[in-house]
Amino acid sequence: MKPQEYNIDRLVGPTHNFGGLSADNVASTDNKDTPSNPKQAALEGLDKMYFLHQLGIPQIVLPPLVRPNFDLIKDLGIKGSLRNKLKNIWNQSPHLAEACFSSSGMWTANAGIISNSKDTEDSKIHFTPANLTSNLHRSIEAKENHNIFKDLFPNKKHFNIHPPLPSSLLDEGAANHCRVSPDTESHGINIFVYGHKNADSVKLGRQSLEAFQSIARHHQLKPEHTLYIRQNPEVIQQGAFHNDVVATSHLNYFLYHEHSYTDSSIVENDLRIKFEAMFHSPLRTECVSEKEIPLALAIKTYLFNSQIVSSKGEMVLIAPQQCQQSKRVSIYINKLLQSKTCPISNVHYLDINQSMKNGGGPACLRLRIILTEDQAACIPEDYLFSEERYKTLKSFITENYASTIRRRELEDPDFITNLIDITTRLNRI
Ligand code: SUG
Repeated sequence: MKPQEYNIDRLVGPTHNFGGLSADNVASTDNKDTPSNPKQAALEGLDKMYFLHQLGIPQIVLPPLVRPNFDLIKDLGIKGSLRNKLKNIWNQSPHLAEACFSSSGMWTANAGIISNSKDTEDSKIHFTPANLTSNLHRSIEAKENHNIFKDLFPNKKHFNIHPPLPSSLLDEGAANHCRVSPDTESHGINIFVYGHKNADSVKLGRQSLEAFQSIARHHQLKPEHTLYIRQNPEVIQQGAFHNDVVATSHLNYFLYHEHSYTDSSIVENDLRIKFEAMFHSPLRTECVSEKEIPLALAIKTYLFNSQIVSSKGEMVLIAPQQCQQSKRVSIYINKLLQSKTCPISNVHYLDINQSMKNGGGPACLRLRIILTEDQAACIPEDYLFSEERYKTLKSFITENYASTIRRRELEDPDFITNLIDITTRLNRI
């Protein structure tokens, strides 16, 4: 069997809320302190997994991270019984309390960078968890992801799991990484999009060049298989806090906004030349102009955060409902699908509104990995998604998750103790 692309998604945790924690993320700041619906959020995420499963895309499902994060509470010097810790963190440092409670681990595109075994010198799959040090609430995921991925890929013959990078080398994982290749069997070209260099006096964006260069060394990526591209600072300032807000790719297709990069010709020149010289086959690209889709609309609808997947021999676009609701974007998508140069033949619009309200589209909710049959056989059964697991998880979430969370629920020790219990039970399903 040919190697297959798997999606790794994580269940949304029962503390899902709108903390307004990411200053550079328009949706997160706009929805700060509005009531959230964790049940709806978890079901939307689960239904997306099921939808992709039905399209024939194998899914790996990670349990939610336990929140509040007691390691962080301890690191902040908050002591005492569980009830006292919960009371004291809100009394003494409400903003930091928000960070301890965030369910941001749901966006697995930020969990780390995976290198394909065809691109590495030792023919192993390599993984480095992102340190996510731009934001406190996200940085606490790094240690947890490191442990989970060691458990998910225990076989050292096929997998090499590295620790996160030092905290001052800002790294946000696969949200700033694309890979193009002619098919799932071949090696590929890894495109690393960074916002700043470590020596820059103003460090724009959440990703440094040096973080990617270190990962490329750790992962033994062949230099001819890598390309580093600088994200356009203006695009970052307008709210494209990750590259996957303004570009996406799948196999030999690369879709991006005209303003995504400082050097706008880099895709059409450097990437195309590299690809076509390496594979003797065409790279299909689509540059979406500002005239066609203004950047602000792309950021609002998350057009570029759609997933592109291969299903039953066809490329399919999985777009957020917001793209359908925008006349301009939906007309553009229809036009794209009809164009002779676009390999995508169909579009499906999904409702993932709870994630969108925190700035996370379909592509943020998944981490991609291409696995051979031998590599896939190493994954513990517990992590694999199936129709049966879908039904079990759906009824558990429906029965146990709350439909509304506001600040007062997060401050209530009884309510939170119950949510911790729910997460612990979910981890056993
Ligand atoms: O890091 N939002 C996430 C969204 C991550 C989107 N991921 C990708 N683009 N791949 C972030 O900004 C908001 C949490 C809050 O405000 O409660 C948040 O963390």
